[in-house]
Amino acid sequence: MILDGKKIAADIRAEIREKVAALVADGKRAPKLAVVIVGNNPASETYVNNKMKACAEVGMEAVKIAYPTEISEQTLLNEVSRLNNDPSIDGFIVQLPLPDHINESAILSAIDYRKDVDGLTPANVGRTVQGLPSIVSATPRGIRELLARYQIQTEGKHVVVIGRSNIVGKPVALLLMQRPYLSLPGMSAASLGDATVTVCHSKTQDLKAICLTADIIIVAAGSPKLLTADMVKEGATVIDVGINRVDDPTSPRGYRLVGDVDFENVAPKAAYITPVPGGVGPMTIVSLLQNTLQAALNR
Ligand code: BQF
Repeated sequence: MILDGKKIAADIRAEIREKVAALVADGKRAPKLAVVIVGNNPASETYVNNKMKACAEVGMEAVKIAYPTEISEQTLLNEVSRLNNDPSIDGFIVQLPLPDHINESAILSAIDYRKDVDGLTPANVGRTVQGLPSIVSATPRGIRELLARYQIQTEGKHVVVIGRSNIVGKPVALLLMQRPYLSLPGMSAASLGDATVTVCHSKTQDLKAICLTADIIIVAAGSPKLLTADMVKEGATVIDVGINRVDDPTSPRGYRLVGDVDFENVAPKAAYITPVPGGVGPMTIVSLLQNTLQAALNR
């Protein structure tokens, strides 16, 4: 069965839209997101446009703040500080990746964790680790929500995560291994956690043998067709986080998106599998909306 992230994300947007409308009917401001983008990476432009459009669709306010590639780290830090202190902004993100001359970690550390709707600040990550109220990074939150909505249980299951990034691999492993009662406000009612999690990466020995023991495989490695059919147990759930652009002269844009999974050959073996596009990507965007609503309600 294909896990339809596009459809589930649309359902959740409708729910958020209701909540935003209720806030506004109550005389409150609509939640407001700011998105800071540096430079003109075409993929980043697309992602930011997706986020602006999603906000508009649920009745949230959104402002895009664009800087040229050459912006200094100090100027960006000043912008972060300004947004931290702007009472009209409920949450903001700095679109990643940043140009090489800017220290990403320095920028993230400067964001007030209460406005950190990407959930990437050391404060939010640490709070999540300790089970304190926090904002969870958008892709892991979206993956958990997708599993919850399809009632795919994780308790006692072996989850194999391929990839150890701060944005996906590490936080999704943490979320799914956690005790559910430590889960965070605003999460779906179906609590997911209690999994046994193995995190694999580029130096892992015998990835195939480990994957063959997995009930759920989450691939976030950034490598097209990394996960092939011979690595997947019959009846496993496969979550593909990869968004890779490959050249395709027959497509209108000259490229198409492929995931990290050899979908065509893995799908027949999997009980559940996410497509690319239309799987995890739309869930990431809707999770940003959920985080922004949460940040606004927390104030
Ligand atoms: C879809 C991202 C790598 C690095 C930085 C919908 C998105 C993508 C795909 C999207 C991503 C990936 C985003 C689909 C945001 C997800 O229909 O499959 C939406 O906009 N994403 C990002 O902001 O930064 C990234 C991937």
